[in-house]
Amino acid sequence: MSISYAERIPNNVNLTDNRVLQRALEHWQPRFLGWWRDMGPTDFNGADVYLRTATSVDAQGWATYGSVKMPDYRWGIFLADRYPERKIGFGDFRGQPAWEQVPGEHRSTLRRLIVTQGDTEPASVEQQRLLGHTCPSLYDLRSLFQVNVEEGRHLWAMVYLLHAYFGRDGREEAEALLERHSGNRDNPRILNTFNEPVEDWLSFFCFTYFTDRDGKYQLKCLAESGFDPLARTCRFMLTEEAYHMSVGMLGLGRVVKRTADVMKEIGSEKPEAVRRSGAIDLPTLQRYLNFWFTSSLDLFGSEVSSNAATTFANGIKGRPDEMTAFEDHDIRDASFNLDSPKGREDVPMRNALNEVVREAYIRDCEVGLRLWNRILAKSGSKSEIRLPSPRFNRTVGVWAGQPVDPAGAVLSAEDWARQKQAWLPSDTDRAFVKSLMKRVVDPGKVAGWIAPPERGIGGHPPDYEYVRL
Ligand code: BYC
Ligand code: FE
Ligand code: FE
Repeated sequence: MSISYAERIPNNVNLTDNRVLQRALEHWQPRFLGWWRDMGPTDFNGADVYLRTATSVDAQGWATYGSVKMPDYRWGIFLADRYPERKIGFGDFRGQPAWEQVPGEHRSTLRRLIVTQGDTEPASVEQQRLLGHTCPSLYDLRSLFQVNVEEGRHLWAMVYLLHAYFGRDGREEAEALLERHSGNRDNPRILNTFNEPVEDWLSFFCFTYFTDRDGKYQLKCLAESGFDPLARTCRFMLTEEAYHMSVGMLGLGRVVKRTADVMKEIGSEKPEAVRRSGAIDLPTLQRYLNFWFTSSLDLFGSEVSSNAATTFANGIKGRPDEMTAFEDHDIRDASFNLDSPKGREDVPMRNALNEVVREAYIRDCEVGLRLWNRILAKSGSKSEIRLPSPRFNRTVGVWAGQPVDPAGAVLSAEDWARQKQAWLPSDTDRAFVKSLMKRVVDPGKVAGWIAPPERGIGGHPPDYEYVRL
């Protein structure tokens, strides 16, 4: 399908053929830009940034690279190619043609899912809006802005669906996506993690590693949807998502590398000694991982969920890789053995799907841990970092509020209250990490708490001037 890149809103959805929709989006566009100016990385709107822009859905070359001022970024609407004669792949309507329009009976459910997905995208930009001031290098500053503009495009993707398929209430929801704000007391973002502050780069790397990865899994589920425009939109969003997670993976790897180098240099792993040398000690890193991992686990919803059962039954939300990773696409009679505070219990599989998705997510999270531990081992350290038990520090689901340590052992309420501090970032940890966050913007220079990147972007070397301030 051709891309009308010359239009005000680059797209491959034949926007010019639908004047009503085009006008609705052109009306929303200045509001989006107003939001970007107020709530985005405001102080960097004049900078020239070396950015990738999605310009097509061609697997061979879907993006172009070049220097852009962020407010001039061409946020476009791109849907992955249609599978001809696509059928609903799971649930009670399996085998029926996929929907090109929203079925009336599923309208409010689909709207809620699209709004929830859409809400996270601008939320993350808001959370990260001040990080540019403390970037550890120009390379990292560019990564931040790349992630930010693409989350902006993901917002466009959901707003397109709302405008195109949900009429007036869709347009109202699109407005509301710009009115809720991360951490706002009166009008916060919908999901908890997106109201947590991201005020230092260690949090940013944890967020892109753990929270963007929730995005990957939720998008994979929605990419299976019987509502074909949603499925195609999410399939294309996943191509951009891979980069966001790599920012987290490589960023945390460089933090570990620097810490490992410092520990070797000073011949000590003592937190105070590592801190005195300007690196992030492993226990602090572990506490940050504990926090962002468990907060992101909550994003999958309750282990036992009638919402999950209903959206699966109705062909609205599948499992990740539904069509390739599973044989049984009905699972009406299957059950799932769930770990709960009352012991193990069997629950109907359809009701346990949030947990099924969460388990796939956890396995995916392990990959980085293995890599980072290899960095530590290679430099001669005996220490390891690990993912805490999914029972630990939960605020959603059967383990919510349970006193459990990171190894998964149930404690007394007193023990939990007393030891919690040792497992989650304390005010002192946060103050220390913040004290390291000093802006470094000479091309090729990198802050002392993180190792330099091994490779550059787009064929450029790491010391390329990725951002001209
Ligand atoms: N915080 O049956 P339950 C991304 C609500 S990230 C607050 O347990 P369900 C990105 C829930 O909404 C991907 N509320 O769960 C990453 C429900 O409320 P209602 C975002 C929560 O419905 C980085 C009630 O509790 N996309 O893209 O099966 C940067 C009972 O829910 C939370 C999506 O999430 C929470 N943590 O599943 C940028 C996909 N958890 O409806 C972007 C769309 C649950 O009773 N969303 N609740 O009022 C969904 O599929 C589902 O809404 C959820 C929840 C998976 C979130
Ligand atoms: Fe996104
Ligand atoms: Fe993302």
